[in-house]
Amino acid sequence: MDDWQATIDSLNRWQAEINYQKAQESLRHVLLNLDLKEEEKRGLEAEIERLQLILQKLENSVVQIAAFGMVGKGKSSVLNALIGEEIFATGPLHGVTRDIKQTNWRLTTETFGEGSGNIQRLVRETEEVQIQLIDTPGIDEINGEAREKLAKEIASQVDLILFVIAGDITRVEYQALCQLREVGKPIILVFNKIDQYPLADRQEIYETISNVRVKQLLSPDEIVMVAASPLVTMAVKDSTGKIRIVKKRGKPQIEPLRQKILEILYREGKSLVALNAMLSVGEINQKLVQQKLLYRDKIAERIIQKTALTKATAIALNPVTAIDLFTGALIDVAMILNLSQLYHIPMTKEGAIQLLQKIAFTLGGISLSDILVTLGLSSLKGILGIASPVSGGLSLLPYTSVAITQGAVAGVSTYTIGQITKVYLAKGASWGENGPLAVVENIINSLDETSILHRLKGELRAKLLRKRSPKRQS
Ligand SMILES: Nc1nc2c(ncn2[C@@H]2O[C@H](COP(=O)(O)OP(=O)(O)OP(=O)(O)O)[C@@H](O)[C@H]2O)c(=O)[nH]1
Ligand SMILES: [Mg+2]
Repeated sequence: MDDWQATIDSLNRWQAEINYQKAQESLRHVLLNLDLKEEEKRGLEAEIERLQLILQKLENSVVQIAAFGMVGKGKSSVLNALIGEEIFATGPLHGVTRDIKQTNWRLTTETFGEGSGNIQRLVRETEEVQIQLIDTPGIDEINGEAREKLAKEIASQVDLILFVIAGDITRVEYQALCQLREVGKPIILVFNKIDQYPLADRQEIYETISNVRVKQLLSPDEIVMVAASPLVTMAVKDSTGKIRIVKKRGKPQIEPLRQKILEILYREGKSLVALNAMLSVGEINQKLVQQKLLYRDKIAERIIQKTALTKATAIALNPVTAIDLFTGALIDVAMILNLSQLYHIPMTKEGAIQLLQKIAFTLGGISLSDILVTLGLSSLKGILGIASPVSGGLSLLPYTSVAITQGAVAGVSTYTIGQITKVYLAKGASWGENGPLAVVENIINSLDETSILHRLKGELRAKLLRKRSPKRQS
C-alpha cells in the first residue's frame, strides 16, 4: 500500500513538474510575442509587469500564502507564529495592519524540531520552494467594498489562502469566505485563539463550523485549530512579595497549521503555482489581446474611412466606367494590404486580390447592385461631365450631385469591404467557425448605410468643391 502511495506520489510530482515547465514556457512565449507597439503598451504597464512577476515567481518556485480575515482575529499573529518571529505588527486595537506586507518564510527541518521522519522528509522536499507570507488589512464592516476589492485582488494572485477566524464564524466572515472561494484558490480555515475557549467549547464550535456553517464551502480537513498568541495564566510575585495571578503571552500552538500547509505544498505546491500562473496569464493575455485589437481597430477605422473617401472621390471625378471599376478595385486592394500590415498578417498583392474577390463574391447581391449603380450613373455622368465645358458649367450642378451620389455609393462598398477585411484579419486571417457569409451578414446588419452614405456625401462634396474652386478663379 505504501509502495503504491509512493508511486502515485512520485507520478503526481512528475506531472506537477511537467505542468510547471509548461506554465513557464507558455508565459515566456506570451512575453516574447507580446507584439505591442510602444503606444499600445500605454495603459497596460501593470499587466505586463504582472506577467514578468509571475514568470519570476515561476522561475524561483515561489509559493505565496496570504492571511485574510476580519480585523483583530489574529492574522498577523498567525503569520508570526508560523515564522517563529515577530515580523508583522500585532495589537489589541482593530486595524493594526493597514497595508499589505510580506515576508519570506524559509522552511527548515529545525522549524519542525524533532518531528516524525515523515515531516522531516516533507520539509526536505518542500525546501526547494520559496514561501512568501502575505499579511493583509482586516475585513470589516466599514469600507467593506474597498476591502473586498483588495481582498479579491490579492486572492487572485496568491497560491494559498489562510482565512483566520477566532470563534464561531460570523455572517460577514461567511460572505467574505464565499467570495474568496469563488477565486478558486485552496483555503485553510484557521480557527485561532482557541485558548479563549475551554476544551469542550472549542470542540463544539469546531463541529458547528465544519458541519453546519461552511459545510458547502470547505471540508473538515481544511479547518485547523490554533492559538497563535495564547494568553496563559501565571502566578507571579510582585514587589511586595505578594503572589498575583497575571496573564502572559505563552508559546504559540501553531503546529496543526504548519503541518497542513506543508502537506498542501508537498502534495501540490508546484502544481498550485503552475495552475495559478496559467490562470493569471490567461486572464492578462486576454486583456492584452483586447487592447491590441481595440487599438488596431481605431487605426483600421481611420484607414477604411480614408480609403472610402479616396474611392468615392476617384469614382466621382472619373468619367469613364471601365476606369472607375478598375481604379476602384485597385484602391480596395491597397486598403486590404494596408490593413494586413496593421494586423501583422503578411499578404501579397495576389492574396489581397483573392481576398477582395472572396468578399465581393460573398457580398453577392450587394456588390451587384453597386456595380449596376456605377454603370448606370457613370454613363450619365460621362455625358454630363463631357458636356460641361460646352454648356459653360450649366450642367455642373447635376454633374456634381450625380457624381457625388455615385462616388459615395462606391465609398460605402469600400467601407463595407474594409470592415469585413478588418474582422477577418483581427481573427488571425480566418472567418471563424461560421464562415465568411456569417461575418459578412453580421457586418452588413450592423452597418448604417444611410448614415455612412450621408457622411461620405458630405465629405465628398466638401472635397470636390475645394478642388473646383481654384478653377473658378482662373
Ligand atoms: N488569547 C489570544 N489572543 C490572541 C491570539 N492570537 C492573537 N491574539 C491577540 O489578538 C489581537 C489581534 O491580533 P493581530 O494579530 O494583530 O490581529 P490581526 O487580525 O492581524 O488584526 P488587524 O491587523 O488589526 O486586522 C492581539 O492583541 C493579539 O495578541 C491567540 O491565539 N489567543
Ligand atoms: Mg494584522
